[in-house]
Amino acid sequence: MRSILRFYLPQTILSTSSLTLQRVPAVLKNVNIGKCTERWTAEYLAEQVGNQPVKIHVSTSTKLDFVNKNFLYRTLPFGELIARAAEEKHSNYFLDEKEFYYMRSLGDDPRKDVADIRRQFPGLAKDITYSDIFPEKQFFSSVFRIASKGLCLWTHYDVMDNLLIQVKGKKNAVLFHPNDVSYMYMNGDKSEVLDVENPDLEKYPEFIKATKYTCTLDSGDILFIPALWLHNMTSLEFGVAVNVFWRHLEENMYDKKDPYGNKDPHPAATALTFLEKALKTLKQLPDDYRTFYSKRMISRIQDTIS
Ligand code: AKG
Repeated sequence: MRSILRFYLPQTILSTSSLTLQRVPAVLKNVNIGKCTERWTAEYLAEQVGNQPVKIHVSTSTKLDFVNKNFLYRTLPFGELIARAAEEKHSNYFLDEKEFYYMRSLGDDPRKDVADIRRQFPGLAKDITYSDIFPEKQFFSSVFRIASKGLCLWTHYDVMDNLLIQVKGKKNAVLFHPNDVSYMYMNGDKSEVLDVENPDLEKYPEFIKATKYTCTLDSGDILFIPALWLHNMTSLEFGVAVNVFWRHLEENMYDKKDPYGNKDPHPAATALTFLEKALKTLKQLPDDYRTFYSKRMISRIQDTIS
């Protein structure tokens, strides 16, 4: 287990390019992110946004599992979501009086548009500023997130660079280097290992080889999460966060129909499709031949990894 580097700004001068060039996560402290740190109490948020309907995840489990879907999608007026996410026992609920809530804001048309806090929550966007860590033309999305205390979001990677601005509430972050992806039991962009602190090592024996990078974010901290770093977040308190994604690669590398910023860059997606085709083709052979040629393919791939 390793701790993530902390940079105390503005005391430490950290240039934008050094942060993004190093491709390692970092916690930025003492950054001026605007009035949100003082203003964004549950009452203020509810008052500013009112009863605008929002799509949420609801679960009786603290560990949201995207692969086995242990949650429901529901819609609530924003004010009601805030009230419920800020309390631990509910008088109004969908599944159980102790259920957990998670909101990840969506674009105007969630199938086509990216989330942008300035569009969906203009009354709140004025309270938050993020440093000019990336050129505005590389901006992709800004996602507003609300979480109940205890809630843990599945481990996944994103294909864009990302600043997670933890406006309110402590949060534990566990990250994994992209080079450890083969120990992560991936299902698309998500890991099947739900409990990264107490993993089921009978089911996921290789996971033990993955190095965990951990940190606790306090209100006002920013975590830089470079593209492809896997991350797992647990809210230790009622949490309010905004994360900002931007393109690290040339624009034409990214899938244009990707409102969530989690579709693999074109060359990677094409290569993965070829791989699936190659594996299907090998199925025509008897087992011993298939194994032989699979191993030849693995050696060939290993030769190309620096
Ligand atoms: C991200 O920044 O990509 C996250 O997954 C953050 C999730 C969260 O903090 O709730």
